Amino acid sequence: MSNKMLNDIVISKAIIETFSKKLIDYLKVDVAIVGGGPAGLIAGYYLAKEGVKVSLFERKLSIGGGMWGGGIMFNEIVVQDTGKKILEEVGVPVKKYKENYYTADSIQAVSTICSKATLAGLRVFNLMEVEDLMIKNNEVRGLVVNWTSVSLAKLHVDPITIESKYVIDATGHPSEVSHLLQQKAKIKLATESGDVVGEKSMWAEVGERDMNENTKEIFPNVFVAGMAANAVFGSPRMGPIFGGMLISGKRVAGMLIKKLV
Ligand code: 48F
Repeated sequence: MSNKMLNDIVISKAIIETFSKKLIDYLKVDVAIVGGGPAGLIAGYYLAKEGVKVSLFERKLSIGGGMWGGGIMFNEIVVQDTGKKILEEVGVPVKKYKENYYTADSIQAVSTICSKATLAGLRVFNLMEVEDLMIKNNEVRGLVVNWTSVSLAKLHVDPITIESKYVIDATGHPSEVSHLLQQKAKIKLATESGDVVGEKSMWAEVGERDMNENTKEIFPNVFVAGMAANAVFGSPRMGPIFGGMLISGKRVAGMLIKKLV
């Protein structure tokens, strides 16, 4: 038997040392994305591909957000022409259903996007949630993060800070970063009312159309993308069509690449 001896302490040290180095390396980034759904992951993919130093914080164990379950847990997603182009750019197999309607297996879609994004250089920190923002001189300068298990266990444990030139709120329907800005920092957002307007009932066509326009900066250095953008600006949700999320992720990446690269 050529099985070499394994030392349990070496295994533990390997994890602790490499993770600590990774976290220390990413205490300062160009872009910090909050939320690992399709919008956040696609933004991370295009930013990383251009050499931007970008990290993504995801509360849950797995990234992929609402994409895994397709519609009603039938694991297929639908995209239109523009969404199809992005899936193909990333390498996700797409099938034509009808003119302007394409389907993709949601497991292939999520796993391919995750793989391409992380290999391009997106650094993902899962099991970590954003509980606050670093706001100085009326602009956001980064995130305040903690382990998800701390809030789950209702523990009083202080968080750590991540410095970031730009923040993307890709937290989906709850638009948590935007709510933090509004409720905690009492900041007026770039919406008509100055508040998070809240998403409207499902209407695929209008939801998809509005998302492009809603993907923008809502406060100095904070951008909204994906369902968070529609929730902030009061546009409809769109159900299991995912093209808008992909387009929004690519759009916000393009805006930040112009500023950074
Ligand atoms: O919900 P989610 O997939 O957002 P998205 O990228 O895509 C929306 C679609 O999945 C679907 C839809 C399609 O038409 O409407 O819902 O806009 O992913 C958001 C991710 O953000 C995480 C959350 O766990 C989810 O995986 N998240 C939310 N708040 C926080 C967070 C937080 N404070 N810190 C860290 N992660």
